[in-house]
Amino acid sequence: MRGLFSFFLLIFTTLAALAQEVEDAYFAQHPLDALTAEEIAKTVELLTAEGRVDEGTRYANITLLEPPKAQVLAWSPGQPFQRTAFAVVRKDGSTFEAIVDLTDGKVVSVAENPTAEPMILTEEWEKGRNAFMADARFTEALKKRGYADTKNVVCTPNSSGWFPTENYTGRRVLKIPCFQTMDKLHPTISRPIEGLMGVVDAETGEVLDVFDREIVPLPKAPQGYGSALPAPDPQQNPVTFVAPEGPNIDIRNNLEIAWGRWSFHTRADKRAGLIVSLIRFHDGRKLRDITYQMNVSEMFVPYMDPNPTWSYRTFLDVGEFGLGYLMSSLAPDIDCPQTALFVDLTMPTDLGGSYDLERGMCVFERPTGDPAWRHFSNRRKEVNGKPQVELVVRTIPTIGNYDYVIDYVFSPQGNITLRVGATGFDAVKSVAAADMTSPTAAQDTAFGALIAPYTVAPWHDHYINFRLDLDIDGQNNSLVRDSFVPASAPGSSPRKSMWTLKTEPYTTEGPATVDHGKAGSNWRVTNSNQLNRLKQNPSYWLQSHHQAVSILAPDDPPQLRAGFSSETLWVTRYKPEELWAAGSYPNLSTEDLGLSKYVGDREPVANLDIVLWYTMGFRHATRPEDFPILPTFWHEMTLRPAFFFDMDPSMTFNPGTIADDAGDAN
Ligand SMILES: [Cu+2]
Repeated sequence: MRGLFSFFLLIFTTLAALAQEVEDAYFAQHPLDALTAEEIAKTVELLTAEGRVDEGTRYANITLLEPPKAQVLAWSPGQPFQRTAFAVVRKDGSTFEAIVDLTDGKVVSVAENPTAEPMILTEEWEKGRNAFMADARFTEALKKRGYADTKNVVCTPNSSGWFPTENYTGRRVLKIPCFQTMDKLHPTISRPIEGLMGVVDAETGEVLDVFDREIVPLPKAPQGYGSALPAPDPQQNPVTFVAPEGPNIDIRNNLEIAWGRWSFHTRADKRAGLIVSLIRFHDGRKLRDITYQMNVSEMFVPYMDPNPTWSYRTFLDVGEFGLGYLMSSLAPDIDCPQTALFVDLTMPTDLGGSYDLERGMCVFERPTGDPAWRHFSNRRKEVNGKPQVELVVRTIPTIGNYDYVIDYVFSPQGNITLRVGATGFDAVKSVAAADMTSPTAAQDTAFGALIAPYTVAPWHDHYINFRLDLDIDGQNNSLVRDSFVPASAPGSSPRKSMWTLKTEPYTTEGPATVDHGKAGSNWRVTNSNQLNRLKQNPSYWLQSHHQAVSILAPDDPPQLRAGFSSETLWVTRYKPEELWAAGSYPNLSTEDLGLSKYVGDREPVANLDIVLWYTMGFRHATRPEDFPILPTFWHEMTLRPAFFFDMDPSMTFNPGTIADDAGDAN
């Protein structure tokens, strides 16, 4: 009977898990909570009441202006806290930054920023596209390519990049490629109409240029992930996660999360996507600070194709569109396991309102199928060990053709792993070559690989910069590098050689340049004011696995704007206004307004509150296996404790197993 009861309980809890959504918060409960829908509305009300905005005003962002770090750290639940909104406002062709005190209900300041081009607005995207599609030159170009009308044509504006040789400076430029639409099994992106591009001022709706160049017949082969594929294999037995007694995750409706010994706060931001703050670990005696805040600060994706309808594709997606704006609803069983907790996220609109992105984030525990640790005792003939379980916090922005699975993973061993999985579609161009024996093949594949007949995916890079405000046991930290150095063995030794570890500090702001070389090295953030029980300084290593850096020429215009990508790691002194690796306004920027400016005064960084800027970088050499869809391509970096704990903190970790339940039932 008991076994049967357990079985029904399992069914019941599995069904219940399907509907596990975290309720919305109606008011802020923590100084770092995202603005609620009511607070966004109040921001616009207060600006309207003072005559600073009107119906024609558009809002590139309305977001939380964080209280000073000292106030946040001094705050404890139950105490009052300040709420302030920061809005980037576009009015009559000018950009204003507004600060609104929501606690006292007053506008603090509205200041024009004459050089700022804010993020691309939804309305601009639509206006730009419509203007281009209504242009006679567009209709003419389509006709030349065999389209009588636009019924089966869709155009999707891109950010423009900036090039001094163009005459578009000062315009809200978008560049627009077009595609032949297909049925739902054949995604739009797979049928590009080559040689055609619109250039528009999306604010005024003016078509600045129409590029009508080469005519490439559309690929003849079927494309996409549907009918052209072989029949699926026989269905396999399900393999899935279960949490028969419910999750071990404590998540409050303002998105404070606790799991095992970990606790942290999350919020969604239109620009950064998810921001994870106040990451702490309870070591059995006290709650230890590890990170004040971490989030993606910029993403740089330059393509390598020199054709003018491609060469501008040098995207800075975070500053141009916003990762939060592009976050997609997560699908149970595909994006996150059924056992996940799903959270709706509130986002501001261009019009000064807000909307709820349903299931924008998921939080789940994952048995990795690996031992957390194990040892086989030959004497006892048994394995001693534990299964590994970790916590995953996930969002998935979809940026045009790409979907980026962005995970923050927390382990009982005290590790935090940042993971980015790129999936979706390679951006492709239509070419004449059916295969590599075609006469045009060599030319068609000079800057990309043929990934399907008549289809080239141009090569490109992905540089994802994380702003990491680590605070290891407090704010005053230092960055050092631990290098493995070959050493001679002492004369008395039968050995000739050894290796030793050499530690060197970084003393001023700048790129944390290091040649990891053959021997290798690791960066370490350390607190020289604290000691573990062995009297060592508590630290975290940055163990980076994907650290390609840009090899574009330093004077290439896109590289000038995305200077952060030339180094894997930068260190700056903490400043609350320094938040974005390519600067506050990278859309249409004409120079690097981010890290190279932030480090310009070379302030000291030893034993001070410092911020690390880590770029996860990978070059994407494309291949047929990226087609018809790119299988999730994972990249990661792990923050791993060193001298932080007195011993492995997962010794106390005590995961339940289904076998425990089965034991009960018998
Ligand atoms: Cu790629």
